[in-house]
Amino acid sequence: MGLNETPSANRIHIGFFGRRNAGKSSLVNAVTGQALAVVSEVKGTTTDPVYKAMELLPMGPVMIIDTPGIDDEGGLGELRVKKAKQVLNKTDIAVLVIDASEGIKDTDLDLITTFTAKEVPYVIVYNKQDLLDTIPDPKPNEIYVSAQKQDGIQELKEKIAHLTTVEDEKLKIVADLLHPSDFVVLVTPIDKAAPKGRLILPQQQTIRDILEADATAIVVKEYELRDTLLSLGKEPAMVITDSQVFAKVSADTPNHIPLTSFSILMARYKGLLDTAVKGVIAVEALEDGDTVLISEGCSHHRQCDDIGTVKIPRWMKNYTGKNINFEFTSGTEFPEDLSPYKMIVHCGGCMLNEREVRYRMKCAVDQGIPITNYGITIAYMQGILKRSLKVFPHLEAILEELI
Ligand SMILES: Nc1nc2c(ncn2[C@@H]2O[C@H](COP(=O)(O)OP(=O)(O)OP(=O)(O)O)[C@@H](O)[C@H]2O)c(=O)[nH]1
Ligand SMILES: [Mg+2]
Repeated sequence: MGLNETPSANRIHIGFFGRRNAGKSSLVNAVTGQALAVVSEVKGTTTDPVYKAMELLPMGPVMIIDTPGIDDEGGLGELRVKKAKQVLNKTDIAVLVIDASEGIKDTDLDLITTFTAKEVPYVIVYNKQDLLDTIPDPKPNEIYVSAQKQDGIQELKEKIAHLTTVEDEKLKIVADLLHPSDFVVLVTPIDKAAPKGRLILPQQQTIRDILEADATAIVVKEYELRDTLLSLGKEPAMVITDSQVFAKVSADTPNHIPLTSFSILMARYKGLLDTAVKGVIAVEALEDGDTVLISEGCSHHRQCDDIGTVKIPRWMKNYTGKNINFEFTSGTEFPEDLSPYKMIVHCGGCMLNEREVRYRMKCAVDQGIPITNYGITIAYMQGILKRSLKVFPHLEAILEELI
């Protein structure tokens, strides 16, 4: 990833769905202004999702995703349909493309049902309007266009942009908890496991969010914290720490100063915090022979890997005193059937977009399996979760009630 690139997880993911030959690829090309996707009159031309990261005005950084036709048949066809549906799990905004000369079909209606169930905002695009004699009056979430003649493309972009502003408003990591000119002290250990020459993404994003609140970010290593607090000249509004040094930081931060962690803030940002706090309590009920699933969003973070495969299993065994089995998954794999597991511990999800994390959370909740995350598990087992939830009073209350 280049320095100036927006991380993939932060881009608004816009997925184009619909039947074969509806003109999804043609529309992706028209919207991006590039010949990215192969277009042909043969049904089933697009066989794999095509991703394009780009700046799309008036929205900013987005990820455009072209998908295979949702009505494909046969062995290979069904595989393609499955791939298209997987894209839906990381889609922030869906564009349903319909061939206007054929009209809306059952497969389209099924898609709309799925969008609604997954709470994905969508716009219905009737493409190939050039084939119609008269163009019907569109409903508010519909639009008639011609990808081929480049008609209505700007209007479509504006419609999509309108849906994204609704999505955007809730994206705060910490800014909503701060006032202008507040000081916030961030504690980031620089140890062997830290990446060379940079900070990890949740730390970068938190700093950015603090700056956007017109507050001041002061970044220290855990051994610098005590002296920094003494010499600041002003009480910080909050201390935010890496979970792994929670115990030390908690001891060094006076009790009346709010303390929380990057992973707790990120969990809230991803819409995972309430569920994760409720889920972590399942640790108390673990018995000998129970299986815990530890799931990582990406397959290339050495630091996360160490936490997930080594530290958490060790801490959990020590905390419970039970003989627990652990299973691990990483990257895009996540079991559909979660029934073998007593609980799931997921990573913070920095490289997955929030929708994917929320989707996994929803799968677990639907199946009645407690799900939590790395940072909350660590904080809980170290006895400092309650303190670090003080900034979110309703969660402190939930925790109180559950224990
Ligand atoms: N008349 C007309 N034809 C169009 C328009 N958009 C696309 N087409 C034609 O429709 C056919 C299918 O277009 P694609 O963009 O490949 O359709 P797709 O939905 O990506 O199809 P699959 O990848 O097979 O699922 C091609 O022959 C296009 O030239 C349009 O606005 N008007
Ligand atoms: Mg296509």
